Amino acid sequence: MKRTTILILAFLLFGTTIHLSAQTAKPNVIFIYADDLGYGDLSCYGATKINTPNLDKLAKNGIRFTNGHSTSATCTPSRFAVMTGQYPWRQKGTEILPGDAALIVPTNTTTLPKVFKKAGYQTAVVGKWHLGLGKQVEKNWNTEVTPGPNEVGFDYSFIFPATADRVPTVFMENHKILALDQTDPIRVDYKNPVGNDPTGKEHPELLKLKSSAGQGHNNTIVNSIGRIGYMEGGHKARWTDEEVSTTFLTKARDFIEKNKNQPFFLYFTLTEPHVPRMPATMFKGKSELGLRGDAILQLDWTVGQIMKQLEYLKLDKNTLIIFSSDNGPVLDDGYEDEAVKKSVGHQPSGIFRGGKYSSFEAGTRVPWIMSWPGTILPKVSEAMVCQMDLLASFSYLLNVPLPADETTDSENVLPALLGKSTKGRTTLITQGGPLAIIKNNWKYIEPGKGIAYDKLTGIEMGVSASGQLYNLNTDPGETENVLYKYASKAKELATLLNAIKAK
Ligand code: NG6
Ligand code: CA
Repeated sequence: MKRTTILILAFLLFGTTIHLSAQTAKPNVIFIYADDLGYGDLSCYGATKINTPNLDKLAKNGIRFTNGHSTSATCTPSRFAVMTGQYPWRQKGTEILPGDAALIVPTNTTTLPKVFKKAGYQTAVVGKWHLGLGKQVEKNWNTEVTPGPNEVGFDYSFIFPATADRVPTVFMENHKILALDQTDPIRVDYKNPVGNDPTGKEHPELLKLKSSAGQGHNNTIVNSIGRIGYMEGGHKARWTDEEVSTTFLTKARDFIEKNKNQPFFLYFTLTEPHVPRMPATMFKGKSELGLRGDAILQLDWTVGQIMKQLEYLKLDKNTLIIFSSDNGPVLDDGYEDEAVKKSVGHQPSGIFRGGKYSSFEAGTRVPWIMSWPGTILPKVSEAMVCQMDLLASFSYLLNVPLPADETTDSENVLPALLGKSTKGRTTLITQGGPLAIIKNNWKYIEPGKGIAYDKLTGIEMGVSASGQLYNLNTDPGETENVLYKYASKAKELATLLNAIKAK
């Protein structure tokens, strides 16, 4: 039977508190998570050198957030926070993971997909995982690899294990590597070379994308691209980079089609525009910005394909789409793909300073669009929201209380997410290298060790030995460190940061 698409929102407590009433249809939720997409990379966020019509349409008909954040300026910690609702730096080992890492999400705590499951949803992750697999580093990739996404709340998973530039360069459907030939077993090693496949280091003449000097990416060659890590066997299972995105799209669409008559949660984690940028042939050369821009066009097209499918299935009005990115942008992240040269006139970080890896704003301030036609009214919102808050917000919307004995950093910002309030969080800790705390548009970055500018990636890291204070109201570009001018404000924020850390 076709399920009802009529949604009644119960407004309790002066209209600011929103629950779904028990009898109403639950919206499908699709969280589309880009990889390394910057605040300034979309035309709806001010980009002029690239045109992203599908995401612009989503933003025009929904809420475009100008103060939306990942918790961290790299992938693994940001994704850990999305899953667990916890600041990643509370748990050891949540930094960028190698491709053979063990699962870092505990299997016995509440996660975002588990909240949906408890509310009766079918749940799936399709795309990049990068939260580890199995119980330990040493594992047999040729049998079922577990625990993984299915053990932390996803009924269905179709993933690649880590990043597009790390081995194993294979897809995994639920617990198994796709298209694996048992007579050509896979072995993965991040310390020592395994197998007889050429490496980028020894055979640069075999590469279609050369690795950038000093940035590695020169171990096992797959699809004429050098990777991080060594891999042996599994030749039939190895992906072709040009097909990765359309493969994910196909699996996402299959999941939507299959679940069109019941509520579903799809965590659709795209790989664009992370390196290696090697989009499908139909996108190559289509942007003015080289392969990185072409990858962004592919990302935008992919989102458009999902929007079209929802309309076709008449699910568009009953589907909430969240679009965001796991961290800020980087141009040279390991391959000579001309991103730097071809990005003249394009500002991937928008008006913000820094980028991926950085404690400055562009590390975590990312595009964030919410769309739920008919329920969410179009607007631009300045509310400060963090991806870690999806857990508490959806647990509230779906009336699935979080266990009282579990501590959480996730805050219910649902009224802001649905455009019913202009207030999001009051305080947020972001993680580049050093942690930073933002409150009332004051931002304090704790003192840190390390380089202020990374020559390899061309990114200002936001690191200073003495700590920094910025007034984001008057100086969103973090140009003037006012630590000494407003010493008591800096002290107040440093104390608060320490108190939250100690919680
Ligand atoms: C870095 C890689 C970079 C990228 C990143 C992970 C080097 C020199 N750089 O260590 O290419 O893979 O890790 O990106 O190895 S993330 O978006 O998954 O966090
Ligand atoms: Ca990333």
